[in-house]
Amino acid sequence: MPKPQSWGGKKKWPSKHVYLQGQGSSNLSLSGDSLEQGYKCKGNCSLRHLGFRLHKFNIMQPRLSAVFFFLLGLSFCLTVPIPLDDSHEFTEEDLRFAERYLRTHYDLRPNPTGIMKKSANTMASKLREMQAFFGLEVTGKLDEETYELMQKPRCGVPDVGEYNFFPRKLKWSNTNLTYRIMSYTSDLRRAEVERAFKRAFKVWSDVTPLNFTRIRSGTADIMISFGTKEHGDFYPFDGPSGLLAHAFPPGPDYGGDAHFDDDETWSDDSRGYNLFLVAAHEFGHSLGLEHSRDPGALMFPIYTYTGKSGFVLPDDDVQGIQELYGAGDRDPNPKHPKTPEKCAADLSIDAITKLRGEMLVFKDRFFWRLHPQMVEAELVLIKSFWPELPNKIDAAYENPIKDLVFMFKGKKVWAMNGYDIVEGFPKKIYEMGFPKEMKRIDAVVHIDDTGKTLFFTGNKYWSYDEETEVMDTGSPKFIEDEFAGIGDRVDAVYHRNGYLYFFNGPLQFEYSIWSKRIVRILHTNSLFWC
Ligand SMILES: [Ca+2]
Ligand SMILES: [Ca+2]
Ligand SMILES: [Ca+2]
Ligand SMILES: [Zn+2]
Ligand SMILES: [Zn+2]
Repeated sequence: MPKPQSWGGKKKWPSKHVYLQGQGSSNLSLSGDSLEQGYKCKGNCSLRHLGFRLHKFNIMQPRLSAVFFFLLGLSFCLTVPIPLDDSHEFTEEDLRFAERYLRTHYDLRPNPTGIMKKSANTMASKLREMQAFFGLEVTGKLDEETYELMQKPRCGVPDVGEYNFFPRKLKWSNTNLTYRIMSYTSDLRRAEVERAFKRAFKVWSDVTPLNFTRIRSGTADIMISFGTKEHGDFYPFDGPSGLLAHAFPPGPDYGGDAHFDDDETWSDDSRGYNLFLVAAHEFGHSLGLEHSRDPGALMFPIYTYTGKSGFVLPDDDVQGIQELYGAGDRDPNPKHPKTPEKCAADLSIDAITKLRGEMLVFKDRFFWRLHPQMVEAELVLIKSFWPELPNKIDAAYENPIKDLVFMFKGKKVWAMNGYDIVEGFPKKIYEMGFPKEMKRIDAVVHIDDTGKTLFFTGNKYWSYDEETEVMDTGSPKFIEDEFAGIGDRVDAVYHRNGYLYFFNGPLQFEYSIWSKRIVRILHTNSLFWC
């Protein structure tokens, strides 16, 4: 199956996301060796390490379960290389990095019996597991998209659940829990650190019967600390970026404790990593939650800055925590955002645009990336690509000549070149020639053949000439006069092969530009082959 086009030519993810590439320090200091060893030694080389490792085995203590096993398997050798997608070249360092990632987060364990065939299967099956977790195309091979995802900054807790001798649902039996801040980061003032943790606990106490009390001495249920590299629990951090923090599931001793990597820059805004957001995620683990596959969930393993104020716990996390503890008495903000379902019968969309060969379909805080050769659409948060863009945009279009995508919300327009906002934006839409009192644009489409861009607002539309950058004379016109039958409002619109597709609630109208009429009426969700 052809590989989806990369978004920005050479540029992959926004710089914020590129973290681990080429990083010498690893989550496991020995893993580099083990891989090299793996290529050399075949057969029983792993067995000699077995005795060494068994004495560390202590099932009584709560662990970052999979990481624990990964430590167990630390010096086992990798006998079979990672299955690769042929169309991409990876350096040995990339492969080591990918292997480490699968060990840390997917419980990849080199096979102690040294049976080569099995390890190959394991590597492929772990890649499949990861691809399925993140909604990527499941190939069992390391491809560029999978590798890019591995490079995003994330939580150190594995994505796979624990093993049979760990109880499946770990939770606290008591609803009054204590926490203690054992150490601070120098990135923030102490009061800011305390405020971030307090707010992060409130995220969970608002939706459950749990209460959190801070103590300043003695042993708390949840002991919080900042540390770097090896910091006393055999799950070392990795220097700047990569792993940000981890926390242990409920239990005695280490149970519930949360550790933050102080090689990160912690902030109370968008710089570095936002301590409140990471803490709220980690405390989810402290309370017994595992990672969620829902890209909108707080418990999604990858970090995305979601804005300075007004954090509301997404519905997926509320469901998860209430399954463990039930609901509380009063939820001060009962509107918990749900992640849209692409196949919902009543699916409506906010905006749609092409971007370098892909189709982006916007809905609430998200967009789906649809590649022509891929059936599965990938759902991502708008802010994970463009942290500065607002959520829930009104309209978007691509100008392929300028290689720019324009996004609209209210009276503002942003021009994006791949991941970057073009200098001078956002601008006001009246600078494009719209009347000052115009409040918003409902939908917009660019027609390559004519070089015109059509803006829809209310029951009118405007025609804009991209070459001269002026509105065509005669604008605006009534939608009904030119596009009869599509209704008097447009949610979103795109152009393909001489047809315009107008979205209105759960319906889309396929309109032939040539014959000037509607030729088909489809469901909005047919975009996703539902
Ligand atoms: Ca504890
Ligand atoms: Ca780190
Ligand atoms: Ca719209
Ligand atoms: Zn996590
Ligand atoms: Zn730790």
